[in-house]
Amino acid sequence: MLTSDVKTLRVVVLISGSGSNLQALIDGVASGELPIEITAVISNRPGVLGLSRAEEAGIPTLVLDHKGFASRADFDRELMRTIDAYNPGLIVLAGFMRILTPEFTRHYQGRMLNIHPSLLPKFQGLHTHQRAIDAGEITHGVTVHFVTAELDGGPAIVQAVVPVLAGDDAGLLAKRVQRQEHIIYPLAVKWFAQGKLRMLDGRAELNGELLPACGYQIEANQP
Ligand code: NHR
Ligand code: GAR
Repeated sequence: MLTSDVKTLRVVVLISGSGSNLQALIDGVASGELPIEITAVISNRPGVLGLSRAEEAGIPTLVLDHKGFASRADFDRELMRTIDAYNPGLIVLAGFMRILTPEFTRHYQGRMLNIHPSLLPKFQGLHTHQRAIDAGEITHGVTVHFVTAELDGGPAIVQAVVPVLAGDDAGLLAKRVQRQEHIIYPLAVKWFAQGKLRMLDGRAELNGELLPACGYQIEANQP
């Protein structure tokens, strides 16, 4: 069979910023590790580095600036229309910074992933690294989860744990966490592409087994 006949998962990636997680996915495709095709990268912010990364990789890019819309609902409807034109099997939020309406999350239920920089259910929302330091946590980390209407509340798929070290500030801790992000996000996307991962009754299931509430926890590697 020709490689062009092999069915690869069509993925649309949503970004708002630097796109280092997008880059990890692009690199995974280039190395042959990830059986997906990134069919489009969409940013709600113009001029961000993630758009240049996509262009460099020959991936079509689009900017849909939320500031041009009267309401969240209007923005989300246009975003849905734009995404669906690419007929994706998976939507990946990679540093996407707009809260999505229940209408949007329902439409992509079970086929939309997010990476959140904390050990969910701890520290939902923003400024997670500073909040982990302020709370005196000795460990911190990152979670990939299915996106539901509940902000950062969908079922967890995989988590990586890192230590909080003496002398850490939010920037140092974020860097340590991000090295793990670039490992676990391609891993979760690969599982989904291989058909090993699905959302069932509000839970994440891997290889036919329901995952615990924190997802599949892996030790940080290549720190
Ligand atoms: N939408 C839903 N419905 N559910 C989730 O789980 C979502 C989501 C949208 C984004 C990513 C999330 C994160 O990983 C995400 C998960 C943005 C905010 C936020 O407060 C919060 C969480 C996340 C992303 N955004 C502000 C807003 O008013 C804008 C902040 C800004 O532009 O800098 O949308 O942390
Ligand atoms: C990542 O650390 C991601 O976990 C976080 O933003 C960064 C995006 O980096 N996501 C959120 O905070 C979502 N609210 P990237 O653009 O370089 O992938």
